[in-house]
Amino acid sequence: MQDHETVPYSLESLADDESIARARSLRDRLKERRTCRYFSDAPVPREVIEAAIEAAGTAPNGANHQPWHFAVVESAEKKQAIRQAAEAEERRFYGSDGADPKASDEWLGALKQLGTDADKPFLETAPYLIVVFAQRKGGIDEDGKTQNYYVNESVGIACGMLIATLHEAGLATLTHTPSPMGFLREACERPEWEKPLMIVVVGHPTDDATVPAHALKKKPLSQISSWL
Ligand code: IYR
Repeated sequence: MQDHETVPYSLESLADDESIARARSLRDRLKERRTCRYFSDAPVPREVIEAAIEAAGTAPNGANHQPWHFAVVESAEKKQAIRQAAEAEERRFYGSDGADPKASDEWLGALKQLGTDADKPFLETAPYLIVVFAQRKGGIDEDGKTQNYYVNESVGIACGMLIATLHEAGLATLTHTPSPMGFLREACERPEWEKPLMIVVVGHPTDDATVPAHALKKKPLSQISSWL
């Protein structure tokens, strides 16, 4: 191994029973998470968003370049501008602009189970939109030049940790991916080497929020795992 500086690493050692109990307990909490499309305008403390972003920022990533940026949109004007641009893309996607839909029939068929359409009022109602950017370049110093590695993998893991932390804080989230998303770079004043990956909509669900029954169908362990 190359000569490099190290620091000690240790973890609290748990008895097997405790380890199993903790894993199951977090599993059960995460099982309650749902992707929510009905947000109230009830406020959320900024501190929760900050802590969740700090949690996301601990994600494993390529060469520790931490190739992510989280643009937190809270101003009503900015949210309105993002909603308008996102809905314009979605109308083209669903074909509700009168032209042929950009989405294939198969894709639109898969979405029938979710009941989604081009209307995205939650982009204005929810207190926060976290626009997640993947830094294709920049390194740890964000110089815009240094090569980054495993960017999509790194930012994807960070998003999972962000969403898990927000769920633990009692908040609802929606991962929203208008396509194409280029307009978000300009809206959030980010540099050209950053690629918008998704919007994580954050807030409280409305009192009458629902989720599609389809979302409750989870593949069992026997299907999603194999043991070799
Ligand atoms: N971006 C669109 C379409 C959409 C696509 C998938 I795959 C989803 O799981 C949900 C929606 C929209 O937000 O409506």
